[in-house]
Amino acid sequence: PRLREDVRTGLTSEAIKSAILENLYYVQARIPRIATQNDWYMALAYTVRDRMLDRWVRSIAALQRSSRAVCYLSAEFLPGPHLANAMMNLGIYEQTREAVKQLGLDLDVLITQEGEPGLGNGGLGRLAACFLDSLATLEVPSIGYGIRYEFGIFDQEIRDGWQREITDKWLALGNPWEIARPEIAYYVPFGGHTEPCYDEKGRYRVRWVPERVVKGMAYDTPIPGYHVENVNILRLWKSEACESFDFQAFNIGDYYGAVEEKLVSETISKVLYPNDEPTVGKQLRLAQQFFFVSCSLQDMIRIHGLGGGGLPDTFDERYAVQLNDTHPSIAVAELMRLLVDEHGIEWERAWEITKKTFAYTNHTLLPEALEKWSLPLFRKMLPRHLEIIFEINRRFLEDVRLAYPGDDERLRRLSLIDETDDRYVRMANLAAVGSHAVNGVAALHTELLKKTVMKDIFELFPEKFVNVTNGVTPRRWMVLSNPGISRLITQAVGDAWICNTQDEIRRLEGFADDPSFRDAWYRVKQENKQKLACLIRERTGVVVNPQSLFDIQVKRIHEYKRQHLNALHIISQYIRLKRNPSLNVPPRTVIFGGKAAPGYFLAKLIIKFINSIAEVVNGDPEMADRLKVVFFPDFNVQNGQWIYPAADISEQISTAGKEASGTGNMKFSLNGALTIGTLDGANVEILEEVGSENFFLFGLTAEEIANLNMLGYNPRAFYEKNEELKEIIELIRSGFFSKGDGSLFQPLTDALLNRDEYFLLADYQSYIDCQGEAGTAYLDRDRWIRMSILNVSRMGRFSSDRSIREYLEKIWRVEPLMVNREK
Ligand code: 26R
Repeated sequence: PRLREDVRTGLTSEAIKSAILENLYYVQARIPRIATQNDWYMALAYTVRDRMLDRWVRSIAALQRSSRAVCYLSAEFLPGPHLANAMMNLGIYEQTREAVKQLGLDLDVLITQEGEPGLGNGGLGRLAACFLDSLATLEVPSIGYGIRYEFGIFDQEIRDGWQREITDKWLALGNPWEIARPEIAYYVPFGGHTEPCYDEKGRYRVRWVPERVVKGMAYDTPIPGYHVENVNILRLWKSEACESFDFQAFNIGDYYGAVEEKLVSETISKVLYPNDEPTVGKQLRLAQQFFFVSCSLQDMIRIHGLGGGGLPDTFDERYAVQLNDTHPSIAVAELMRLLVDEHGIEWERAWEITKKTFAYTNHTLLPEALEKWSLPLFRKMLPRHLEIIFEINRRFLEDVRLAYPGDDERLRRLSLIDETDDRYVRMANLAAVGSHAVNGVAALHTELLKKTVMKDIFELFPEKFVNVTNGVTPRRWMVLSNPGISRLITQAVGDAWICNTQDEIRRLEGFADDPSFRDAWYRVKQENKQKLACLIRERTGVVVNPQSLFDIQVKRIHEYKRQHLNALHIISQYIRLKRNPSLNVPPRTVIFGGKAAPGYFLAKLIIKFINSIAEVVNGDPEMADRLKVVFFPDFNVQNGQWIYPAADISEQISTAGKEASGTGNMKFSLNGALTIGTLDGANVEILEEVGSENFFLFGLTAEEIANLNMLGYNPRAFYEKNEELKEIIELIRSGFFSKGDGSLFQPLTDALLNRDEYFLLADYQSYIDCQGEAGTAYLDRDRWIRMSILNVSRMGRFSSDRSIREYLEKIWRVEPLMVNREK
């Protein structure tokens, strides 16, 4: 028994080594001589997983004993590769490296075997993953609930400068990080109709007679905290056909019919929608949302009732449920349905429970991204929920009428039903009305929410509105991805900064003036750039100079994020260097990465535009070692871990008022890059922390943009009076970057000259000038390194641990629970 325990739990390199061999044999059925890299990866992954399980089992027990747990409901999670993160959090990285080495293998190669779970689009999904990391590390009993998409976000390939989407088959080689729980499964009804009935006490009730029932099955992934015993759960639902319902009762003998039913049911969790804009009328998306929300709420009720303890009418005392954007906001109606229809609780009481349970986070101000569902579609799929929403709305509008007698316009704007032309359910209104708290994700964003898209709701419920500025986990985004800089920081201030980032990392400030520390800092950055240069060569064939300034913009491609403004700057640099080869500017490598939504034509054209500029610039011998342009394909969590640590300049150049927060801005700055950016999202707070002398600020403010918009913005006026800008646009229109084809980029130049919805031309000169200042600053290496150190030392506020503490205090009112002290 002693030996067995060792093989499952032992933390020495010897124990880990035997465990890998044992798992290779007993899990993969392989001997070393014929094992593939993937066999070894699997054996290693199971070895690491084994070491989490004992902690996990104890953490689940602690969760069941806890007084209140956090449930984070999110349609997206982007956790990134698990293996290295788990080794780090368990504190077994070095022993494992040694064990693997003794087996004649390279740990870094095995780590790269893992494909990442791309179960999200970008910011929102990655934020959810950072929050799970912080919740686990802060030992908060919590569960992340979402969808186990069979196909995550597509892989991106670049062919002839254009994006191509490849299906993400992340489960093809098996997933050692999940545990299937076929016994944790729920039925989720869809469609059909409702009818009146009476319960056993003779009270009037509504019965929903669905047309179809789908089964949701739980798959659990352990989320280990950093250097603590606590391991939380990410519980993702997979949809399946529900045999009892169709196979037997309805389709006996109808084999093909039953198989078809199975196919339809399995479709629900088949694929992640790769859009960050609403896909109007996609009923499968509404089905996905309801599916995972219903499974999750049923699961919470089951856990609450375990051992006969919790009654459903104490649900809110047991759970704080966070709605990550409106995607899970159908939860408001579903909890009402479960409490009223299924558990016989009175409406008024159920409504109190519901409001106390939920809180809603908004992640976007773009009006076109606010979710709404047409009434016919909604009624067809969720007839009972529509009735419930009507009833919530009836009572709500009654209160509104009392608060604002005679103000019909306001009533119309506040209604959960949009009746402007067609009729829609407004999911943001539903989420806000059914929650006790509504939060934005950066100070500016929360203020703008109150003033614009949620103005009426704010005026009605000012007490609900709070800000919680986003953060990122320093474990994955510093310790794991940038061991060089992390080692330096630890040598300087000790390792407490990893968990107590805000208080501890400040102490680095004193080292900004220490020449030998600066020197070491510079060398680490150079090593990181060298590594990225190798990867760029491998993935794109482009050779870049690690001595050059690495100017990087990585994020989803979107007009409001203005990758094309960055592209205009490249063209300006190109023209200036052609004209004046002795221009005193540092050599620069401009690197882009990011996926475009498959149906977003202009975003895809921006990718082609960047690649076309790259072809001209990189192919011009006069530019060798002065200017390079790279589009790094398939930007994802893994690639981000290589890219952020290698940046000198971080591009955060969205139109002010459009980027809710941004989190890439934090990852860059925490890794020693300096930001060039607008006063948008969390940039505002980053600037405040690092100081304006350590931040390259440009562009109009959100207020100035709003004013310009009101007065009537004319982009052509900016074009006409700026000779260089004119020259650039004309060069593009001449076909200079498109092998003489003057029409290729016309949709782009037309958009700029005629509408310029995102104010590129208005911000152009300010951006170019600011880039000039950044370049000049970079020429003074000592000054630059100092600024870089100061950036890192002042960025502690942007740890997601701080965000989570704020959620705990302001919204969830949950106490952390120390698993290791409960042994
Ligand atoms: C309606 C639906 C299709 C949809 C709309 C918008 C799906 C996804 C989105 C993307 C949004 C919600 C998103 O990812 N927002 C980002 O959230 C980050 C985390 O808060 C912010 O940092 C970032 O600024 C914001 O764009």
